[in-house]
Amino acid sequence: MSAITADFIADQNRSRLAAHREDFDALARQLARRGLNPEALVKDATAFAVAVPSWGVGTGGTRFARFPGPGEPRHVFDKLADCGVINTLTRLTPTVSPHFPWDKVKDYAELRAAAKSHGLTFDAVNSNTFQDQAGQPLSYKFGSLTHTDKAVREQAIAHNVECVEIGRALGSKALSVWIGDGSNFAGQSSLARAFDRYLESAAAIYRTLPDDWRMLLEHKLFEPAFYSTVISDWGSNYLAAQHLGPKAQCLVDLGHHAPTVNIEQIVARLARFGKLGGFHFNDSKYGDDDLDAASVSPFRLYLVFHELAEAKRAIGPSFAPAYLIDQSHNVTDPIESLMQSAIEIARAHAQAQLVDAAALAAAQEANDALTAHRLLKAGFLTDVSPLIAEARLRAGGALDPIATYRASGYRAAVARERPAVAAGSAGIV
Ligand code: LRH
Ligand code: MN
Repeated sequence: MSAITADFIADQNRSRLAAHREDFDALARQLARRGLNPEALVKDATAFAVAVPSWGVGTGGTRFARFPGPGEPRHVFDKLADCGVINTLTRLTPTVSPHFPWDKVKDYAELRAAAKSHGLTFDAVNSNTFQDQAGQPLSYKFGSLTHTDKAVREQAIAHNVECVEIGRALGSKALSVWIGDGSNFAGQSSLARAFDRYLESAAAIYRTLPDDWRMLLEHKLFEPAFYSTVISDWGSNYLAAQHLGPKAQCLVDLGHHAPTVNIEQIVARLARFGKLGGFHFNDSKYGDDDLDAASVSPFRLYLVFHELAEAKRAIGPSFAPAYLIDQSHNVTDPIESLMQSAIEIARAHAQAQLVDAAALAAAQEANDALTAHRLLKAGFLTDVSPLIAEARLRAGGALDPIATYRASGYRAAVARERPAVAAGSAGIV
């Protein structure tokens, strides 16, 4: 394996430099002609970052099956090595979002040091009360933070409090809470009391948060519950975040809405009321498909980033939602999918910076619908590939991360080191 060093990347970039330079110069001329500042846009693209999920570097599955690939990560240290490769080549993903207990270790100082050795730090920590762990005293079959049995709720609260403690040891600043609590039959649970139990349990977790932490609440329309989900939509989520206090904000997983929902409007609403805590980026066509970001609806992702750009203009630098990827890679090399997804998310962000906001606002006020639509779409119709590539290049990354990754032989090398995992049991990870 050719270690993915700066020299190796420079070698791989060499044959692509002339074409890149030509494309970037042409784009820079076009952007300048449109009254934009290419250097400022490259600087902004260089500062853009999105976190990768530790659980995303292993092959994902569905409820039917999982087909592991070569070199599956055996533990969180392998996962960090793979996350390090993604950032080394894209320069877009300097933080990792861990999930507990999947990433549990004995020594978190050692884990933090391991991340550092790959140029990584830790982002939001994720709790897990949607599965029963071996030896767990009480089951989450009928819920966790909203279970009718106080002892089960306390077990779930204790797990979240432990995640905060682990997060503090790792240098994280946010707890991300998604629960699958809900029901499969009308009448099975009290919709009102279940929500009240959620508020009570979440408040107990909230009280343990350090002052500079956030609690990111994630809503989801359905699955694993198929009649009602306690935190099913942005409305329930907003009410909970409002009820808990200023450190509680809503996390928008793009796959957690019905296919026809206008997610960019939810983004605008939550941002307006200071409750947009962050995102789980992915894409979907039907349900919570957890497909690669922008692989189904790149225009939808662009519209989300347009609302983020509008919110940033309205609120200012304090507006800093957490950007995380949350995907399941069932048929691709997870490292390649995460690199491609980080690039597509950086693309949507860069395109959204191209909109002439003043002209758009004027057309909107004048009810000139088509001009407004065209002004908004102009960003999406601009191929910013050379601009985000230039940002990668200046940050020491690869002009073509996937080609460079394949040329490195990294996957084959880790496949030799890591025992093959048999295909088999269902489950997303
Ligand atoms: C639930 C979810 C949540 C994670 C899990 C891996 O669907 O989006 O964010 O904890 O996926
Ligand atoms: Mn998610």
